[in-house]
Amino acid sequence: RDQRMEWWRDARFGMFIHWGVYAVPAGEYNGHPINKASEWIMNRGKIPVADYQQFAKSFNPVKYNPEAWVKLAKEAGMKYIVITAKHHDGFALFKTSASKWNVVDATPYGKDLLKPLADACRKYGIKLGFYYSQAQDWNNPGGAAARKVTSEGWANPDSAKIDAYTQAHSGHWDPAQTTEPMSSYMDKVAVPQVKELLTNYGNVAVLWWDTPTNMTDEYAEKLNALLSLQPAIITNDRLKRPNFPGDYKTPEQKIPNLHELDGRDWETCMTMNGSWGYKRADNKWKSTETLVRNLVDIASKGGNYLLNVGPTAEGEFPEGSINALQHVGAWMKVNGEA
Ligand code: FUL
Repeated sequence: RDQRMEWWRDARFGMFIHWGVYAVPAGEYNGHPINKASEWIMNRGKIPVADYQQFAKSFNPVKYNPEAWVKLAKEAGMKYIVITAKHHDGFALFKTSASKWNVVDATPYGKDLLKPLADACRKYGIKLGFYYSQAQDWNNPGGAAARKVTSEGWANPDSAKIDAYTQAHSGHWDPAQTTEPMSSYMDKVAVPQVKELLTNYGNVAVLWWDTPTNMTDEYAEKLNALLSLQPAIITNDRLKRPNFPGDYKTPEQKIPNLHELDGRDWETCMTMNGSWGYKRADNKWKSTETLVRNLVDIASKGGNYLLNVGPTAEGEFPEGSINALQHVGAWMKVNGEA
């Protein structure tokens, strides 16, 4: 265990990438701005499954240049990358035979996005990890949906009706989401996809689970067992609480105070603006000074900083993120140990 954690403990700094179909609406639905993080737009906007799937037709990242991404990460002093192989919208950035809802089958782009990233990471000596939303999946039937009331998203005139429906259907808002039980989503989608991710991309350094909505110990056990496909892999604490603590804790958008540290390894994940996924209207970027202060604060307390980028549907990092990473890189050159 300790040996597996060694590279990660030395790493200090990594890049989180939230990328998916939500980069198409980019925070707006039918002319309405949707509150908060853009990757939640389908849930907060209560977008029907069939409508949301239309966005995939405009997901065409022809400008995707994974080598440029990896080089930028490396120049900023980052040692690893964790990318959303599948977020809560269920859309897979990879070739999968477990669901048609993936980049190869559902978009004009038609190619696996993870393979060239894995190649670029290997080429430049950056570790690659996969984020996988194991419980929430709003497109593949049977996936869980954390309940958000519509008033948190936008002023939908049908709010009261929709909220009553989600309450009666454990967070779901479209009957298409509940045509299967969660157990068959686990067996038909989550388990086979995690198997694919841990088999088809060479070494995988991290499995980053998220939001254990409605997870059972039985589901968690099935997924956890797959990690043996990658003997050196490490994993976080979000598979299922409390019986699957993983290798490290994941404070989100905050840096723990000294008195909160309990000796367990930890990684603070954080956005550079206010959204994980690309959000066109959000240009409130943290200053380079803030980013460097955060990194120094985290490193001095023994943690890691997983700093997020939300690429566009065309496959580019937003200008604000590129600038920030270049400035951090310049600081690193003078002050970093890399
Ligand atoms: C959260 C998710 O719900 C967000 O969308 C994001 O992925 C963040 C890192 O974890 O809990």
